[in-house]
Amino acid sequence: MISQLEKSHNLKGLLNSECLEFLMEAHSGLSAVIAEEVGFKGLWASGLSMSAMTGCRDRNELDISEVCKIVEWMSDHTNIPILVDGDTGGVDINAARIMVNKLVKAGAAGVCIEDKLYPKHNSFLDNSGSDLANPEVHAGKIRAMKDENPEFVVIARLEEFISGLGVDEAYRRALIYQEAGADAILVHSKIKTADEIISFMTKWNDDKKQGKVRVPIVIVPTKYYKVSTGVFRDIGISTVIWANHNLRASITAMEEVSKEIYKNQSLESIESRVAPVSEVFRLQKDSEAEEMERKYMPNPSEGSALILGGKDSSSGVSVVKTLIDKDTSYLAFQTETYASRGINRIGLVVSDSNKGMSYNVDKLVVNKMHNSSEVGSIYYGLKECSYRDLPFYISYGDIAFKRTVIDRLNEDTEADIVIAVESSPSHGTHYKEYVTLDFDNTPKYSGSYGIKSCGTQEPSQFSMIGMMKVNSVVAFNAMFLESDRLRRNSNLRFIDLLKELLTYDSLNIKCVICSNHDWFDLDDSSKNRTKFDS
Ligand code: SPV
Ligand code: MG
Repeated sequence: MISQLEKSHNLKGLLNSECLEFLMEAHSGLSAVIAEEVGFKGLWASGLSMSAMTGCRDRNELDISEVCKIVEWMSDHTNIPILVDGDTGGVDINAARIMVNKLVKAGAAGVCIEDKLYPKHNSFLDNSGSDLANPEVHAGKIRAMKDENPEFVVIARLEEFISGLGVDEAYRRALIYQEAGADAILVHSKIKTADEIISFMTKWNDDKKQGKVRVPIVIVPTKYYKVSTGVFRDIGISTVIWANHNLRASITAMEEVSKEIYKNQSLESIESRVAPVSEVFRLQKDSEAEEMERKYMPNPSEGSALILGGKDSSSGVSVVKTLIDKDTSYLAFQTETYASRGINRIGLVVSDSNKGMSYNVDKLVVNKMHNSSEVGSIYYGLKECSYRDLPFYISYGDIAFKRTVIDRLNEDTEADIVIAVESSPSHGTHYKEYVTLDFDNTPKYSGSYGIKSCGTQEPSQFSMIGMMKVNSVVAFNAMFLESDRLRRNSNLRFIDLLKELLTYDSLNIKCVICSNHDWFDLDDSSKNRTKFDS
């Protein structure tokens, strides 16, 4: 994490750099994270955007503590410097001093204060311009702020062009503010061309050529957006602020989506146009939280498991038969195999008609839609089980497997989901779920492989044995959301869920290849069950 002091230094670095630099507007932790991720080196905490985000107006309706809270969210989740829109710098000199200290604590790198009277209103409102501050009072605020914390960046913003005063008055004040200690001057303009900015820069550059010290100049081209960036470079601008475009982009997107959902009373038409929930988790760095939990939380368990108790007898396979069979209880066999690897919390999903039986498991989950959907069983199972017990194994009640299958799954600790497959697709009577892997055809029982395609048609290199490991909260959540979405379709199976999960770019799904000696399908009478005593 970069310290506040470093952030101030980095902002000074941007202001004084040889090339034209850019600050992107942000108004929330999320928009700040996005702007940093796309590559911006600094952020503008816009007063207009922060107030709009809260539903307030840009008229000092937010107090400094509220602004600081938003800035803190932004700075907590980013490493790039934040220049905060400090409006007028508060009601007076003491308010300006308090502002600096509070913003430093919130992690801001600097503040920009405009030479208007408190309470200000946005410079693009029609009636703006009649509220200029006395420049000596404004300079006093700048001096007080710099004395309070000399490292903290203070930028003085000129409102003279906004007020209809010419370049001479703007220039006169710029020198007063520079003299007071401002690290840079922001020249504001609301006309559609860069004429005012150019007239200012011509004088500024002339003075510089004569050896006079002139601080960097910052601009906000919201109204003269058609002027090419090359012009700003040519006239020696230091930094351009894209002042409100994340806010305005989000307004457009929210209006469009809200209207459409309201009109259609359905989400279907917009789903492909909105960020998937997994993207929200990614931006929140949820997997990092999960990693830390695993690192620091005492957790005697090596994970948890869910056994899907097969289908109802109506569909040909009896859950009772497969789980509690004559002399050997295959349910006990599965739970003991899990326990041998420290996996003690086990949930079992059964159909409504089988719920009265006695099962020796940690949690009994009833799939109310059991007759129709395997995906429904996965949904109910995930719903009832806690992701804190990752990794989370899922196996079908219709198989028996050795602990070596768990070990194979655990060889891949990186993938979000690891699926056990075997190389012979000839087994089984009802799990015709095949995958083609990124596999070079050398028989191997090590390593894990990505999935090129999956389906229910032979031939394919590999078939799924009915066991998998969910290794991340992101994967857990994606499976939960997708199984919820699909579960009402009858007869959907894991393969249908997998097809959906494979469309998630953010999910890393891998397969490990198991030996067909390590497991068998209880409905495959060709296999000798007695081999499974070990
Ligand atoms: C802001 O983004 O709040 C600004 C810039 O102060 S402007 O809205 O252009 O005045
Ligand atoms: Mg503002």
